[in-house]
Amino acid sequence: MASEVTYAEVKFKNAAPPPAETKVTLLKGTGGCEEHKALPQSSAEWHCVLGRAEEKGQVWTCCPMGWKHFQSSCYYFSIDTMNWSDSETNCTGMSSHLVVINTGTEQDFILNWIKRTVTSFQNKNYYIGLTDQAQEGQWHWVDQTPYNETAAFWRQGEPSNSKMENCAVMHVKTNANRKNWNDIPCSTTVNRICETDATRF
Ligand code: 2F8
Repeated sequence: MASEVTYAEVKFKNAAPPPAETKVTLLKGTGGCEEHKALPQSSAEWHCVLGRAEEKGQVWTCCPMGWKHFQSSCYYFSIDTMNWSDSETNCTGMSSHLVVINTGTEQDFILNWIKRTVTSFQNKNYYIGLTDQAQEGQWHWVDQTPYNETAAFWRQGEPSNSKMENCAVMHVKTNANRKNWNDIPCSTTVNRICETDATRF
């Protein structure tokens, strides 16, 4: 099991985002070390955590700066709003996809993060990567993960499965409980959550 001990900011020496496989420098690491490693995604800056994996020894786990790291993924919580299709396009443009929620712990991490940003009497909708646009009532995750009804977190009475409501959101209020998914019209403009694999090296 990995224990996380050190944080580092990784900055590319050129201002422009680098192409794939560009070498980066860890500016802060244990003992002030400098390491040069290749990262597979384009980002001007990275935030890395140094952990220990039994099979590999020291492992850096990195997310693009501004993304939140949880387990093996990085998450982007948007400030702006878009419809569902533009939201997914925006995520894929950042080498990610609308979030796919696989477990209760992932659901809780996301919910608790958003709750911190929501003030009393406010509520926010965030698109997730789940839609039944292709066939009414047949829910599909954007990354083709099989949809499992027993590992879904729909609000009571949802999905209402109206033909008008084919895209799923996480609906967050300060007192929201774990079961907070709702289906809304895909043309509605709301916030979004993108997810990508954390980069380990
Ligand atoms: O909870 C019932 C109903 O509430 C709203 O409609 C009034 C939701 N619509 C949006 O959030 C856009 C419905 O999706 C929901 O079923």
